Amino acid sequence: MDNSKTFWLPEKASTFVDTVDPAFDLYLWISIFFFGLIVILITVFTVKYLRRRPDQLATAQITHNLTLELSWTIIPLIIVMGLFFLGMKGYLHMRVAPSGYMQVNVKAQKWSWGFEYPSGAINDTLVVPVNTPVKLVMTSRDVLHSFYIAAFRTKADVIPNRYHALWFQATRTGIFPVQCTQYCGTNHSYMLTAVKVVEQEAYNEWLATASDPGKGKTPAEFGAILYQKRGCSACHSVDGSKAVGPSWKGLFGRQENCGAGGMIMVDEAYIRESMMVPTAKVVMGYQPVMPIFKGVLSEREIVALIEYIKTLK
Ligand code: HEC
Ligand SMILES: [Cu+2]
Repeated sequence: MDNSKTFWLPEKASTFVDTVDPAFDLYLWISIFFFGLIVILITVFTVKYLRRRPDQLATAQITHNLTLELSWTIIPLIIVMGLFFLGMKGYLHMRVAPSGYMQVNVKAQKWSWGFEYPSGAINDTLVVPVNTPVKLVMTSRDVLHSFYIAAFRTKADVIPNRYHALWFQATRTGIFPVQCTQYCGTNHSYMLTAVKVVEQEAYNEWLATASDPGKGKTPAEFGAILYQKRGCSACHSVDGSKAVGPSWKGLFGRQENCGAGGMIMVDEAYIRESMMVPTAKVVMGYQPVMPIFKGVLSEREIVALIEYIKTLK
């Protein structure tokens, strides 16, 4: 099978492609056909029935044409019923995960995605084995988001105070983009991540290390891992460059101008507060867009992140 993207659709990487793509192509060609037909008829009729002389009769005496009316009712009805059954078949297949699936919990928040595995592993990208049904149980910590994997032809809304499920089975290995497709605020367009599809053995290996990332590491080393895994890297650099948030380089011990909050010396307590209640003191020149990590980061993780920040001189 040719898995590359076409002019209309992105690359193909899940079992849903077999139902979604033919339906898409059919809808597309039906639309093109009728568009063409209508444009041609409008042109022909405009020329043919143009009123050329003042005594030319109008057509008010024509009341109706039964054959024409029946055909423009029955033919479209047959077409849309056919499309309905085609769509229904694909939709039902997408709604119910087959038995033996693997579950991953998904948490959305402004503006990042978090993935939690039954083993306790957490990550900011979704890593899954190839040819295995995966069920995502998704919820949001703030507003409505939408989880979309174009290469898998699947998407579902992610709603606060509710769990919404989605499943898929990837058919080949690779890295496929994930987007949020529900406008969720200022940085909505940066709410990106990826699905990484790997072979089963590679997945097992990854899961073993991801389940206990702090094992045998110093707090600062663990903090460096969390900086990636907890998605801090999306907004904070460690090399001094300005991003959505201030760089962590030289942060510890720095004098920070927090506008109405006054000048602040960055110490452990301030860093901790920045994670738990980010809006308590907002650094001058930045938007208050930092996600709340209260209840997300464990005590061990908070300490590790602080120790890591201290090493960034
Ligand atoms: C969506 C973007 C975003 C993400 C993700 C994010 N932050 Fe922030 N962070 C900000 C912004 C913007 C500020 C500055 C405004 C403020 O003080 O709230 C900030 C400020 C901070 C500060 C204070 C910095 C200073 O210069 O005083 C710390 C510490 C911090 N973040 C830690 C973290 C940690 C730890 C994580 C990951 C667990 C994280 N942030 C994830 C956007 C983000
Ligand atoms: Cu979103």
